[in-house]
Amino acid sequence: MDVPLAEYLVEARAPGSWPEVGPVEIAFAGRSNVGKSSLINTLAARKGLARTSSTPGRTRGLVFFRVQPLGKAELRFVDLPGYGYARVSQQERAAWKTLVEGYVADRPTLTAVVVIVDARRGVQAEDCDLVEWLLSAHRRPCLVLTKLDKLARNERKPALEAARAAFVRAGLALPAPPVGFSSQTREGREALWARLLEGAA
Ligand SMILES: Nc1nc2c(ncn2[C@@H]2O[C@H](COP(=O)(O)OP(=O)(O)OP(=O)(O)O)[C@@H](O)[C@H]2O)c(=O)[nH]1
Ligand SMILES: [Mg+2]
Repeated sequence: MDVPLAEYLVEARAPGSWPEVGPVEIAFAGRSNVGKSSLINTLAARKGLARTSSTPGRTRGLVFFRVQPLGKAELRFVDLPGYGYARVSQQERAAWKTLVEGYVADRPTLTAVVVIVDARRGVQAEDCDLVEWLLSAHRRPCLVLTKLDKLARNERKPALEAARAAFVRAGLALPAPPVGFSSQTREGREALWARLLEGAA
C-alpha cells in the first residue's frame, strides 16, 4: 500500500482536548514499549512520523496523524499512550485511564482499535482487560502480534494461535484472527492495511 499523505496533526494531553471531529479514526493501543509507534510508522512508510524509543512510556498524550492510503479516503491514526509499565505511579495510571477511556468511549469517528501484543511475550492480563472493555464499549478490537521477527519461523503460527486461545479462555470473542506483524521486516503490513480498510469501508 502506497501512502501519499502521512503527517503529524496534534498531540492531546488533556481529556476532551481532541482535535475537531473529521475523517474516520483508527487508534493503536498496547502495553508500553510493545511497538505501537513503530507500527504506525511502518503502516505509513515514514521512519520518524511517530516518535519511537527503547525507553518505555515515550508516548504520553494521544497523538493524531493524518494518513491517506493511495486511492482511499483520508483517515486519522491515533497513537495511544502505552499501559502496563511498572514504574508508573497510581496517579499516572488513573490519568492514563481518564485520557484513553474518555477518548475511546466518546469519539464518534473512531472505527477500530488495533490492540498490539508482543509476539514473544504473548497476551497479558492487561491486554485482556483492554479487549473486554473495548467490547463492552462496542468498539471493534483488531489484534496484532508484533515483533514477529524475534520469533523463529516455526514459532510464529503457534504464537498467533496461542494469542487467539488466550482471549477465548478469557471469554472474549475477537471479531477476526490476529495479524502477525514486524516493523523490522514489514511482514504483515499489507494484511493489516487490508484489515483496516475493510473496517473503514
Ligand atoms: N525487533 C523489533 N523491534 C521492534 C519492533 N517494533 C518496535 N520495536 C522496537 O521496540 C522499541 C519500542 O518501540 P515503540 O514503537 O517506541 O513502542 P511503543 O509501543 O510506541 O512504546 P511507548 O510509546 O513507550 O508505549 C523500540 O526500540 C523499537 O525499535 C519490531 O517489529 N521488531
Ligand atoms: Mg509510542
